[in-house]
Amino acid sequence: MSTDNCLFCKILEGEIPAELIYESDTAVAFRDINPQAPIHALVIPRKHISTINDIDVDDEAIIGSLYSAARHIAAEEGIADEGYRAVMNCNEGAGQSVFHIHLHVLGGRRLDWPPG
Ligand code: DGP
Repeated sequence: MSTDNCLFCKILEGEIPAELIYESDTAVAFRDINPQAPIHALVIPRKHISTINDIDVDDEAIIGSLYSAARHIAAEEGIADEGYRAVMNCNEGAGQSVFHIHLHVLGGRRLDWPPG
């Protein structure tokens, strides 16, 4: 999918509203519209990358910054010590529905393993 048709690129551009909770040079986070836990944030890179399969070796710093964002959000939201999950789905078989990579940051309740 091109960036023109990408929902999360539109959020980055401010064309679609979202509750932003974190911003850096490389990453932005906002609350999920359909939360699966009391805390459910999505961390996305400013660069459009469709899936994990499309991550280039040059993107490694960007991907690292998504986890720095997750750590920051967990601390801010008070879930760092009790535990949280930072997970990225890849392609439809794993539940990916928006094709701009995003780290789900989930917490505030018990999270079982394995996921469904
Ligand atoms: P995934 O299924 O892993 O691709 O996750 C996509 C997530 O994006 C899903 O949890 C719902 C969320 N989402 C979809 N549309 C919007 C939107 O317009 N705004 C926000 N904040 N989240 C959205």
